[in-house]
Amino acid sequence: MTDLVRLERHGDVGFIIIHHPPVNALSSAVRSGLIDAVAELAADPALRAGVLTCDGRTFVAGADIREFNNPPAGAATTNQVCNALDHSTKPIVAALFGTALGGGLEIALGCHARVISPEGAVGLPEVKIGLLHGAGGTQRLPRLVGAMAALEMITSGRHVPAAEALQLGVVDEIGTDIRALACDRARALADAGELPRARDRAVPDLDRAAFDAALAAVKKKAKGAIAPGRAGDCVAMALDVPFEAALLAESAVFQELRAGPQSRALRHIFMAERAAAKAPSTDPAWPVAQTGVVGGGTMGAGIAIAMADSGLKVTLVEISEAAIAAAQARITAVYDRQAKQGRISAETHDVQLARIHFSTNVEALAHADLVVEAIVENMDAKLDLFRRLSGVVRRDTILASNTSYLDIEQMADVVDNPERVLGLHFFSPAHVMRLLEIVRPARVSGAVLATALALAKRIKKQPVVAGVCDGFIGNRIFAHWRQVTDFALEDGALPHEVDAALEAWGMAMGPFAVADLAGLDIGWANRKRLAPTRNPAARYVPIADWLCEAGRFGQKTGAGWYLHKDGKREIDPAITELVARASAARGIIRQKIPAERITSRVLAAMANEGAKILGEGVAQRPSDIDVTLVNGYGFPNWRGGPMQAADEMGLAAILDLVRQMHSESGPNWEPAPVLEQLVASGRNFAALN
Ligand code: 3H9
Repeated sequence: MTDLVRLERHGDVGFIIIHHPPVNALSSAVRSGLIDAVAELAADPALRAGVLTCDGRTFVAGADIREFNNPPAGAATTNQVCNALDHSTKPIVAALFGTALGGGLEIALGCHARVISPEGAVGLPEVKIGLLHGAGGTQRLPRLVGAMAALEMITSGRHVPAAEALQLGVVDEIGTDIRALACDRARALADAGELPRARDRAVPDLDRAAFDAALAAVKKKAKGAIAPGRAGDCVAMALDVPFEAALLAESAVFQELRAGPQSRALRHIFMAERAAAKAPSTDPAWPVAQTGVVGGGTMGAGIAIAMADSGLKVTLVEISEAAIAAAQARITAVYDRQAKQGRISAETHDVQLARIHFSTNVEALAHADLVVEAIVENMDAKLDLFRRLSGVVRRDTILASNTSYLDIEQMADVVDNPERVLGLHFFSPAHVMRLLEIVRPARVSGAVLATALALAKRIKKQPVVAGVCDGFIGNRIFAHWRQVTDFALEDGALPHEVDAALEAWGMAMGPFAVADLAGLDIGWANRKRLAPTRNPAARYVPIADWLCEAGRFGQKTGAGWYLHKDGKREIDPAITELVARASAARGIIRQKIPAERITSRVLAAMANEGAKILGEGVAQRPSDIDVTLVNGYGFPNWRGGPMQAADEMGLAAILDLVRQMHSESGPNWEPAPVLEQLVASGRNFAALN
């Protein structure tokens, strides 16, 4: 046995205990330890039964993800652990607490019974990292809960709370003292001479047509991700294929997915998200209880909701009673909708709302620990506010700006103690979108940065630390690839063709559809401000600009690229007509551009700008850029973000494309020195993580 797994003797029951902080991941050493412990339990005549549990804060949260890139040769498999448990001649009961996930739940399913603590949860989240359960999860779970419920649990990967796990039949009992409960149950099984095994059960009867329809729906919904469909196919095997044969087939699919690019990308994002959330220094975070938000528009209201949802008190300051009434209505509407949809109870509705107070006076923020400004995107207005705040709040109150582009250093200049100023760039709607760019001016202290990161965790956001520059990480990259899609119009594509190409590639929504949704006037103002124009010597004027000048988007008319009918999107024929006229006027021959040309250029533009961002130190590592684009810009997580996707494509090919785009489009498309250096030295972005 290893020191990661021990066998403790409590009278006639042997406790097999895993000790592998922080989450008791099932590494190869833990797996060997478990097999040895089961053998030791079997060999000890003084022991009649066993309990399988863990030290620390959780039962096993899954296989050790860090071992998947280079699995140790010859190590015992999780299937072998489950087999050993399955075939134990002494009953073994799993005592679950925290989150019993993936391989953790699979070994529990290999035990003869399961008990769980009331706040515990179980789940098979492998699809979220592009995998399925390689140790019988797709075969044992349907035998316990039915194939329909198993399909839902497995293909969604969701955490199932203890009470629901009991009701479904994943576990047998809930109780607070799980070790005692498991011990009693193990003794009772030994007394009765019973060894109930999930594998021996028949899958409960079901409506096969409904199951097949549900599986087809899973595949359709996966949007290019392959794991949910493959996992669903394995659940179907539980209905059609004998247990042992199905185990072998499941294991083969697991290995295929593990070695493939999608799982590699999703595992990369899993680790990247955790790396991005780590404070760069060891300074301890300050406590935050009272928060303030200035500005109650869409952003400010969303930020206030995000704070209140996590139990923080919020004071929202607006300039007039009328503005307060509007902010209050905006916030109340969000909670009303959630209550109506049954997502929160009536009581929660009232409690969250009661956490938000309103005032027309910045002095109401005197006791705040942290204030976020979300007022108009105008530097003079922001400087004026920061000066006033500086005179009102404590000297250690953190002052944050939600600006998307403006220079936060200038805001720090006007306050007493600039070390407490930083950017908290939320994405709209702020209570929904997961990304939070934490913008780090040169003078901000380590403690203030640590506090912002801790706050992000508390309000359930994915933080990424970015340096100060125009557009930070996300919008700066967005502006560049967005322009590639405009160029595609000049080259003869139509907006819906560009959107379709990118959506088929995995993007949540094409850029023209996004602009449609935001309002083309807003989309255009940002684009024109940020994006450099194509080489002035080039023959074309961006058609999009021409359309803009032609008056179609002169005011917010609701006019856009698309018509929306019955929830479906259709290109507005008037647009096709306008594009045809603009093309003809400039002698452009309209042609269908291959989707691959659009997607590879978009990727090259992102990777090149990402490399510039790295070179300037705006991002700490390539994986932070990936986390930003995946969590805030609809980049497909199964491609791992633009830097990981560029690595997969090959940086030499990316650099060739960048050089081509540079020769066509001129200034602003120069290859990034970091990209050139990586290609010259035969390395990739992953080497810089
Ligand atoms: C699997 O089981 C396949 C099997 O079928 C195989 C059969 C053959 N491995 O998230 P946190 C680390 S696939 C290694 O910040 P939380 C994590 O990196 C697996 N490390 O905490 C971090 O390290 P650090 C299926 C892991 O409280 C630390 O633990 N299971 C693993 O917010 C804390 O993590 C999953 O996919 C792991 N499996 O959330 C579950 N898990 O401190 C993945 C965590 O150095 N895990 N770490 O940065 C989770 O969902 C969350 O981590 C969990 C805790 C809910 C457990």
